[in-house]
Amino acid sequence: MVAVQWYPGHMEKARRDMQDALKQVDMVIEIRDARIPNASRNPMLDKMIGDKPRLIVLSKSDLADDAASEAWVKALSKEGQKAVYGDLVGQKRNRQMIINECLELTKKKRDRMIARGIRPRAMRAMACGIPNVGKSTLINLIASRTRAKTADKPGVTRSLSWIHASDQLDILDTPGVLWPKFDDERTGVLLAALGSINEDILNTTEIAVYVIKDIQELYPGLLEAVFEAPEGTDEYAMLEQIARQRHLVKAGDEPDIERAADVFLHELRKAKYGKLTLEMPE
Ligand SMILES: Nc1nc2c(ncn2[C@@H]2O[C@H](COP(=O)(O)OP(=O)(O)OP(=O)(O)O)[C@@H](O)[C@H]2O)c(=O)[nH]1
Ligand SMILES: [Mg+2]
Repeated sequence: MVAVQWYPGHMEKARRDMQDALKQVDMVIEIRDARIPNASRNPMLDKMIGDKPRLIVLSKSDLADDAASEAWVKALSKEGQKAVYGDLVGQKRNRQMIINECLELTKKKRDRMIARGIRPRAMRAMACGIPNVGKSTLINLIASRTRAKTADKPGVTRSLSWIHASDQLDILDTPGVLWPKFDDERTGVLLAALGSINEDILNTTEIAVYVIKDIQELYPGLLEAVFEAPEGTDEYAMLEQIARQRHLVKAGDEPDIERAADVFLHELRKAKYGKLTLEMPE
């Protein structure tokens, strides 16, 4: 059993602040990770957002399986949920695509304003999602410059802040929030594996072993080929093999399992083994 939980006080405060701010927003942009669209769905946000217009953006699609991202967008739209996927860093053309989706989702609101003789203002969107998913990056993409601080670790944005991102769109940057109790072990492990949980509280060896097993099931033969391991290597032996193949050894020629786990997770996050999606739609 791999127990992962991270719900510090600053997330609870952010949740309350977001709840308050929702009254002033016209729509929500919820960002989920294209590699784990299920684990990165925060059920607490679902409840909070209610029936406000919502655009789901599956971020980091440059690191995910393209066919899987397509399948996820289809599955979400079947549920009546508007969703798109995209690379928020390397694909500038996603800027206009996201703006257009936001304007489409808030069109009724603007039409109502016009009908009442009010000059339409910029629409207000709240960007929200789990830590490290790319909320601030999305805002910088829309603004076409660095307005919000970003970094490759969870917990960078600490408070809510409005950013005038384009003439038509003001976006509220919010801190990444998780929820008090994950439904199952896998959710916590996947969030940890892809960098949405504070590293300081993680047993990375446990996380690596769990994810290796998942990848062996989802992409048979992939890790065996990358790390020159014989077919049928189990997840524990695979981690040892990663240590040996990468020359990570301790005194006495013992494989350095902890370092192997860190290297594996680091490379997995960077898609060094290919564009992988770790959860498929049902
Ligand atoms: N490859 C890739 N990296 C991305 C993408 N979107 C964001 N990132 C990277 O993911 C990391 C986290 O991005 P942030 O924008 O800081 O994430 P955040 O959701 O604001 O995180 P918190 O404020 O900590 O909750 C940064 O290193 C970004 O460069 C993407 O579409 N593709
Ligand atoms: Mg941020």
